[in-house]
Amino acid sequence: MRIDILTIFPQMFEGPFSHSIIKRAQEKGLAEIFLHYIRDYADNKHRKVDDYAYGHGAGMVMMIQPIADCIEKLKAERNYDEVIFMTPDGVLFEQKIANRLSTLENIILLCGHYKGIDERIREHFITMELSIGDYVLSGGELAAAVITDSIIRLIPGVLGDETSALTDSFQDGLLSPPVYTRPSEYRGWKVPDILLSGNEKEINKWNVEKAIERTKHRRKGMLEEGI
Ligand code: 6GU
Repeated sequence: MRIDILTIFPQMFEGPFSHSIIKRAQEKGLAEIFLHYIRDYADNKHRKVDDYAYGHGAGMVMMIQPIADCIEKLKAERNYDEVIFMTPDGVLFEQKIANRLSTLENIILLCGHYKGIDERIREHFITMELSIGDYVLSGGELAAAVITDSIIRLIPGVLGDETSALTDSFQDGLLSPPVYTRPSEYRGWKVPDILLSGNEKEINKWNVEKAIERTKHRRKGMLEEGI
């Protein structure tokens, strides 16, 4: 899978993509991430990427030309399954969307800033708009990093143990049960006996029970309505 990210802050992605699972996925050739500095596409002398909003007093708006040129250059090189705009008024991102996006070949993630982007970009280039939650971030970069991480870890072969993405919280509509590791006792705090029993059937049963219990307590809506 290939992900092209359009941003005015490419440095913001250096950390998130150069460690752990996402780093390994790129090294294995299972995922490619390309960062495009929107300012490089500005055709004006000062490489300006934003301008005053028509009809409003305050706030700058990202200009259409640099973004349009960048998207068109990419689209001339390959087909894109989705051109996604990161925005707090987009569709709420969730596991089901991550699952679908992880099956695609090529996607573009456009990170917005300031008051927004010229509406014509949304009308003519964007196929999907995503938000990662009902709060406002300074820009779409952190949201794009979150979405990229959640998609890439789902690509077959990325996680060491092929089954572990399937047992994640949310994949089966349940939160994950509690987990423990050695020692079996610390300051008198014990790991539940059942987990030490070696009885696989009973352990599975316990895990399912705990997952349901945890989901009931923390996310009742997930059990009742699948959210
Ligand atoms: Cl995608 N962008 C911004 N700026 N804020 C957000 C967001 C996106 N998702 C939640 N808050």
